[in-house]
Amino acid sequence: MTAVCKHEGLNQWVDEMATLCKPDQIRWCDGSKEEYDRMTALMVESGAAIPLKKRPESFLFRSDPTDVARIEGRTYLSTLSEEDAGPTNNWIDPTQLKETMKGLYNSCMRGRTMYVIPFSMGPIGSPLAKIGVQLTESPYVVCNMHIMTRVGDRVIEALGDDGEFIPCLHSVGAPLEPGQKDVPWPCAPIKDKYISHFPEENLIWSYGSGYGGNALLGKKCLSLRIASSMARREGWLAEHMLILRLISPEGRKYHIAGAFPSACGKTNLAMIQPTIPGWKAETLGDDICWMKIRSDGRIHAINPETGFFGVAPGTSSVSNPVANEMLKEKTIFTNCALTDDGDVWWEDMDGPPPAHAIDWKGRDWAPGSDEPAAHPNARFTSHVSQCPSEAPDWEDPEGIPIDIFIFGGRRSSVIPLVYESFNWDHGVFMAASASSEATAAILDKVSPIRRDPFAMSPFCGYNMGDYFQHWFEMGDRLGENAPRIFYVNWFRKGEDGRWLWPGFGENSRVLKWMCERIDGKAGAKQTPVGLMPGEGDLDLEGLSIPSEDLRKLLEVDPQLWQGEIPDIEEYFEQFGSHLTDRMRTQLDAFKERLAKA
Ligand code: OXD
Ligand code: MN
Repeated sequence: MTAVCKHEGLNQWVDEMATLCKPDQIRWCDGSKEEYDRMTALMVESGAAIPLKKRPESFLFRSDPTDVARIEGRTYLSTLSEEDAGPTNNWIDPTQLKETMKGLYNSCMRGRTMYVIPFSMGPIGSPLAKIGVQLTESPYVVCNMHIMTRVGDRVIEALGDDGEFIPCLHSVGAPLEPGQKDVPWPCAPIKDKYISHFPEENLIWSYGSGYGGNALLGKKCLSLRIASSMARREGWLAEHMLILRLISPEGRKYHIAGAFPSACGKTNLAMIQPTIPGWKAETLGDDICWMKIRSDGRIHAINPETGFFGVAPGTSSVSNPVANEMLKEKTIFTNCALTDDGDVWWEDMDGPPPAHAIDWKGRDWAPGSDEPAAHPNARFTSHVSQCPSEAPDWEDPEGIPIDIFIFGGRRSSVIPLVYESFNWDHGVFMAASASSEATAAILDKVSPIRRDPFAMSPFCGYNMGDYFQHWFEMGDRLGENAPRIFYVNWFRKGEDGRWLWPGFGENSRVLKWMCERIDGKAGAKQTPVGLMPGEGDLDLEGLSIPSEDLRKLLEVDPQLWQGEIPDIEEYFEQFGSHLTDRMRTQLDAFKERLAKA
């Protein structure tokens, strides 16, 4: 039963947007299981969803081939002054952008139903939570929002008659003429796609795409771009981070928040199964972390989401046994391959490939085919409650106090396996100069290595130079209570192209070192880049890793690092007067340490 909304501001906005988009009808989502089932049944009937015989209550969707990932080139941060968006964001003047988009939105939902999705990012009532309302004509988006956020009547109730909400207008941009047959994945051509943010008004307008971060507006748009901008104004942090709890054999709990660019194994790390006897891990989140300094002086984190929208290819019982289990039922799959016996398949899944499958474009596929069967950015959407390693208190409205921040990226050379910052400011510098190799999660970025500070480059809702300053200031406020900062690179390769580190569950050895550093139990040696495990500091018991590989993994080659400096300098220079002197001091100190090494 849909609650009657008594919020005049919300009702008025819905009316105005409906007048613009002209849907045939409007439905308010109540968030119930019946609603979810009704929507999936509707999509099965229309041919948009394929029920999977092998996985109960699971469905496969195939997107339009042009709508497969986030499109950074069509993502905008529209502030009154271009300078406030900064050089890492695409900018269009808000009046001009709204004019263009209103033209596109005009009648864009003809022939379709507009769904009103009230949703909460974070436990309803938590001091860290925020409410959004998404309008969309995509039933696929409704179902994904059900999994990824808290949807429905309870949100309307929490809003009352004047609560604050973030309006999120979304359309796939494909109206239906009377009698026109629908396609399985309606969307607009790339040139008409706009994923727009107006942080000064806390407003999101997305047009033309039905895929992931472009369309599930609670995720990257609200929880990162808009929230990071709110967080700066209000003195908190909205970050592209997983949240993980490690538990030592003695039962001591350590809370880790880790920022990695897309496709660097963030979901795998969030669901890690430690290989060190006695150590356990619990998952709190795999993508987004909101943090506030609470009355105990520590920074507390919540995962604003309720689900995982993870990359399917590469997920196996080796890379992520927890996800493997989680995906056995009640999951939405997008752009995976379909096997003849009614299951999904993707590259690097367990076991041999099927002899025949239907690929993500709906064509016959067989091993040896030129193209992969699943799109490299094929996804699964599963609810947290299905995750075997889910932390029992994942919905704690107070959040959990963070002990450790980890930053990282995917680099086959130069960057060692792990190092710790000398202090907060140095840690901010490490995170700000982070870099990674290209990924399939983004449609239009092809440069082999990109600077991705804090893994926030595509998600920072204001000038990134000011963002660095915000982090420095958070450190000042946290003082002694500041989490320790580490940098990791699981992806270093030998000259023969082999991965030097086994990764996955074995990453727990690196995490254990971090935990022991906090407790003053593990040693470290000083290097120009930071503090690194010395001989015997990493627990490698039971792991057979050639000592030469280990030496390379922990090698700091000052000359190779010198090669990074011009790129870091050039990157920082683009922020001009928005780059704080504190960052310049860190860069100079780093150069000096390298010169002396
Ligand atoms: C994601 C991304 O989908 O970062 O999480 O691209
Ligand atoms: Mn992400």
